[in-house]
Amino acid sequence: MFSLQKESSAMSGRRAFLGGLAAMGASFSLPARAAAVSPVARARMAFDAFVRAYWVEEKAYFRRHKGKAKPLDFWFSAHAWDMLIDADRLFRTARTKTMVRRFYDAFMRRHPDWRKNEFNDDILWWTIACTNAFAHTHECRYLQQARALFDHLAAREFDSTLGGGIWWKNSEHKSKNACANFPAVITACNLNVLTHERTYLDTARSLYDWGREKFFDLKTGAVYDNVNLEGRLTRWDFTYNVGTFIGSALRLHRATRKKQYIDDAMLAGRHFMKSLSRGGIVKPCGKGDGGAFHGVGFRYMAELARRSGEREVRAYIMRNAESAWTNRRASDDLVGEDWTRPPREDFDVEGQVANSALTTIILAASTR
Ligand code: 7K2
Repeated sequence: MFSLQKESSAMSGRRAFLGGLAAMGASFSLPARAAAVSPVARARMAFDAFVRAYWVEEKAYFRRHKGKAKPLDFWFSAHAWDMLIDADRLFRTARTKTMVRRFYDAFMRRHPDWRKNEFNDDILWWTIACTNAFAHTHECRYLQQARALFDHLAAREFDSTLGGGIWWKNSEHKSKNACANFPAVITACNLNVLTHERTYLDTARSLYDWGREKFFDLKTGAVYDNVNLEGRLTRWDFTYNVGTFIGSALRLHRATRKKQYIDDAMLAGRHFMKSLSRGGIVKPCGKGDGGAFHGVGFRYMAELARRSGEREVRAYIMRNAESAWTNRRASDDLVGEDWTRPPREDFDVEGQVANSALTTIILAASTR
């Protein structure tokens, strides 16, 4: 599932060559496509390319595959909506504002009752996005939706089996996974800020303490994936879990001012920048589910850069956004799975994959 894309391309070779010359101080004129543009202009171009490739105007959704009708899957759509909210915050155009509203309306028509989704993580990606949408637009329906769904999960899916935490699926209780636990912490913290209700903060703290104990490697900063009914830990190590752990820690730090949370977030952030990266650029994580991981990871790395003031994290985000955009495909300006080389012309760049790079490019432009 997490296949690395190994194809090389003449284009990336040429860019690397030009970059090498530039580093040595050689003077030459760059081709127009490689000329320096501001991060915001770059984000605008990346956004336009994404819309050209995936947006279906009359249905108000993003496709999963360029040229095909199928919309992005449930949880990828939550991340695409988060990206739209970020795009609207950065560009402030009538078009992006309308897209934010229409995207949600269209998704609600296709999925009127999210409780029917068996994955608690999928529901939580949407509750996070709803709290972000409310903070951005002040439209109450988004906050109502986030609350109703979170309260529904809190009543059924959080329990003391294995000591605490939330079940991954609501259709069967067989494992508790980082990808549901930390998004639940993030949602609860956001709801606490938006409603001032204390119980959300209490819930967030107990989920965090449990998840930290189960998944967080205090030596390396890794955030492992899940624990099954027998208590056996699966040590997969993905950017999205490290990301939501960081987002959780930063929110609890804001609420409590306890230093431990910032230390946790930085340890996880360093792990992201070192072990999950190669040469300072995040390692590819394939298509399918893996294709959405980096968008989530970078969303919370961008928060870490803002909140901690660490130059190293900021530089890492800028470098990754730059590398992704430099390695876009010439024909359609899409970024693929590997941010160090352009995708081949015949390669199906899935919507959630392109969205991860786009999200990073937008957040890099918003992080200055
Ligand atoms: O095992 C879980 C998770 O812990 C793990 O990190 C990922 C790895 O796989 C699943 S979560 C993926 C599901 C999310 N909800 C929608 C489903 O279609 C998807 O399989 O990929």
